[in-house]
Amino acid sequence: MSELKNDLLLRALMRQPVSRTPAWMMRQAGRYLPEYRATRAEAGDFMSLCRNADLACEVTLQPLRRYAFDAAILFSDILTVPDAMGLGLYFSAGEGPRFERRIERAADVEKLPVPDVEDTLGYVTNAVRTIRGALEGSVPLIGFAGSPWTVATYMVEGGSSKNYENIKGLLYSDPKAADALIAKLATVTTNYLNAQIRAGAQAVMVFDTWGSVLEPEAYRRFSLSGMQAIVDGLIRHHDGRDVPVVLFTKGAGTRLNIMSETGCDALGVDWTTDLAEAREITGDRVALQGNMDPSLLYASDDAIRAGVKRVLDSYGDGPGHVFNLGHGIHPEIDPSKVGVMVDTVREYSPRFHSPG
Ligand code: 1CP
Repeated sequence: MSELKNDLLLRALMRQPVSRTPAWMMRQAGRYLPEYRATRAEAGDFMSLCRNADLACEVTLQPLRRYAFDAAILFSDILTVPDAMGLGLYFSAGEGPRFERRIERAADVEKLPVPDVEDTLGYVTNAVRTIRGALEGSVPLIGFAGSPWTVATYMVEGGSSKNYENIKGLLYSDPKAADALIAKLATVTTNYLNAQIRAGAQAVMVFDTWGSVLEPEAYRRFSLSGMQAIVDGLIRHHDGRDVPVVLFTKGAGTRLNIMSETGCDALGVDWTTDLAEAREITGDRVALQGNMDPSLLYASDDAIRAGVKRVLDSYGDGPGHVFNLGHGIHPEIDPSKVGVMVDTVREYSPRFHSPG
């Protein structure tokens, strides 16, 4: 594999010195870009886009042609895992993800297979290899998966949810069945992320979008435990480099403390927690990634510049920060606003780092 020309992201995630703060953006490939919408239309539907390595590679690269991002993220989805476990994922127009079959009770969990990852998700590792080839070492490639808890919410609800009535019903009435589901998902997800790493993913991120809907005890048992099992089972060194692992529970707040004790390298932080406070809570054990409010991109260019500076100021001096939004970009954002954000990170961030 060709040498990595820009390793700022990997260095920052390992809390090593950098000359400026690296930046990338959650959902950087997506519907706010007209070229993404065109490629998705060419593919026909979302899953066909994910299954076609050349088209998945094309949409991964699209944001990098427009903006000076310091990383690419694999184009795929967290719900490919339950699809590989036989639930039948589909996307109906305007409705978000749906499953043909859902998990209702302990017997369904028992019947769920632990599939061979290369057999069922080989299209993802193919996409990883294709993207790595096309990047030619320009920036690192981030692989990802959903946390067992977040993926379980979709499997038990059958799609997106407002109140999580089915999954919460299951975990309060039959917690052992919920434990078994989380454990099975942790096994498959660990295998899946390790397959991405072997195929060429240079850092991995676990998205726990819905962890914060749980009360503290349940968060430890059903969300954190699954992420802990993944951290424990991941390949941490590959192809001569460390492979950093990032955990992201949206709305984690003070739970950043127990998350930082899992042995992960970095935590994603959303915009409801100040980075200075996050740094204090985590005792500088991990790098931090985030955390501009995505809605700031609706504002004027000057407001965006000020917002970027607030985020960089709040982290302050020293290595261990990766600039990002606090959650994914909204589909209606004007693409030029992203350029303002990224350029401001480039211009303003060197002052926080000592010259190499
Ligand atoms: O084209 C379309 O209409 C589909 C929209 C879309 C996109 C662009 C979906 C469906 N998934 C994706 C890609 C995607 N999903 C990426 C690509 C890489 C990138 O960031 O550029 C990633 C990392 C994800 C991860 C993902 N999918 C998460 C976790 C991160 C997060 O945003 O919280 C979740 C919860 C999903 C489920 C999902 N898939 C798609 C949608 C619309 C959703 C959310 C549904 C819901 O709100 O419940």
